Amino acid sequence: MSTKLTELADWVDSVASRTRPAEIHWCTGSAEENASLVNGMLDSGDLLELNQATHPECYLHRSDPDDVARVEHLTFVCTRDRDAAGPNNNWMAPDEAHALMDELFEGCMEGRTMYVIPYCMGPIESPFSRLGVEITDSAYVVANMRLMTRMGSEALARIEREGRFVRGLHSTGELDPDQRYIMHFPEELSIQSYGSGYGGNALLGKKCHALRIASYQARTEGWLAEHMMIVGIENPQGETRYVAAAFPSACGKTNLAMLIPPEPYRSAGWKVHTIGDDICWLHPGKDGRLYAINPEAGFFGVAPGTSNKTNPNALAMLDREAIFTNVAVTDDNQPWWEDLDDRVPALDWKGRPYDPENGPAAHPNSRFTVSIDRCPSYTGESENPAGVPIDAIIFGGRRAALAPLVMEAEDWAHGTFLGAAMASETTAAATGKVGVVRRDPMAMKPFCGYHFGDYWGHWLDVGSKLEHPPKIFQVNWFRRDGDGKFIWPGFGENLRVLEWIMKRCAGEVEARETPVGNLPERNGISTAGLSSEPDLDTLLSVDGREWLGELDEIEKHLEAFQPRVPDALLDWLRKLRDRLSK
Ligand code: OXD
Ligand code: MN
Repeated sequence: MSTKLTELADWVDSVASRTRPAEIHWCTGSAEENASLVNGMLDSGDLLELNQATHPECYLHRSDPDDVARVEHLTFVCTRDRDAAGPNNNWMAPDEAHALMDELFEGCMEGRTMYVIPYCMGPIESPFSRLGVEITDSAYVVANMRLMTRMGSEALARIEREGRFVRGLHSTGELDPDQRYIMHFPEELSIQSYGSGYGGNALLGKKCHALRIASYQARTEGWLAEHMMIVGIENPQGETRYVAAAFPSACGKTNLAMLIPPEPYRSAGWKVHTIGDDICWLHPGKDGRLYAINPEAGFFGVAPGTSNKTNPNALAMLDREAIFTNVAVTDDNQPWWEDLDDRVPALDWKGRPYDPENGPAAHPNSRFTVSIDRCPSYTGESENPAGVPIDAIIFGGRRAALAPLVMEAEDWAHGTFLGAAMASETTAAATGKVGVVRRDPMAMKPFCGYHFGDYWGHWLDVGSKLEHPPKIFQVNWFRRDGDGKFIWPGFGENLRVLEWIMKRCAGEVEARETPVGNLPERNGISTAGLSSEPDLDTLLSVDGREWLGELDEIEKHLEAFQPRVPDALLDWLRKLRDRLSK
């Protein structure tokens, strides 16, 4: 196979003459192709077979121990104008970046196969979908891209029809952390990634294309590319409302996307329909509402913490046709990770006999890759080319104090302010320190392909043109009591909060106005059926003094993006401060 699209054929030729692969393989996405790639990886040791009786077609990949997470300090946005990338990105001049990468790619695929992966982000027939081609020398990347995107012949056919696609070039190189760069050239619609085989650095359709490049493209085209999950909540009357929610990495976004209603909700008829767990493209519709598609076709989820208690739907989809990266295994070769259950693993993520002295058995950022249609709560609406209409947008974070369980923004600009001010305690999804509070606007800190000031301006612009904008909410499942214990039970019980949000969207319930936003009345969150009564007074309290301190922090945070911070956000800062000072 090759292509009749000259631009694509020429680009593949030019990459091949620089990287000098032994072979070029155009990926079709077929089952036979996948089987042959998997067999090759089993032979080379890139994949290990897991217990095929309990986990048919499941494999384990152990990555290089120095290549286990996204590398934000080595990720660059290369725009001609430095200011366009903003202080939220590392920047390098495009010429300099190209020179650096050209040298790294020179001859790097000698003796290797170069795979050409045409892919479509979003349903093949959707006008909102965008196309890309990733060239890589990693069969593991191909196998993951097959689960994560619509990849192969159908995508190529659309690329040939439209002629426009994002060019992604990837090589694992020598996996040397000092020779590792993830470069984005938004003005050229291209990505170059060298020296890492890890998901977010190597599966270029995901963070690189669907967020960094897409956010840049979305700004020029009038839509939003967001780090959000998408879920449909069906009430007992059979009405489904869709929610898009942004949380920083590893804050339970995947669990929320496939939540199972707890009792008594389940018996009452509540249902949850999963559209996506990580990325959401939002387009204004002709009817004045905002429509969402999930550009991805699979999950690349964090394994540790996934259990029958936290996410039974995820467990149900992980016993077949899944790739596991850096998990541990039991003595009968089943995948295992911390908090899965009380079995003791036999081998840790590095393949050593498990010894608690060596730290966790599974790497804290170990992952599963699986196709979305294996999820029990999957809905065919994921394939709807028109997307699903969004009623509510939720911003969440991990805050031990201050942020209430749920709060509704007064309008779109206030919601944009809440998004811009989002903060969370860091987790293991990126390299760096864990447990530090950092501002992560719209959970896009590592993913926005341009200046945050301009991005907030774009948010305000999109919202101001919507006749029926979604309502915006902020949630915090992670508030702790004096003993450091979580106050709210979380997981499936979060549906209780979503119920209030849904009712607000339907105009069915009153809210309590506070100086910082609208909160549920004391009896607004149902606790029926909970084994113990959570301290809702604390969860729904607003401490004026603490909030004034928070506003000072927010002001400092916004300051870093001046002079591009939109006035509407500064107006909200002033307004909140005035109210709290009274
Ligand atoms: C992810 C992340 O992998 O946000 O989804 O880090
Ligand atoms: Mn993510």
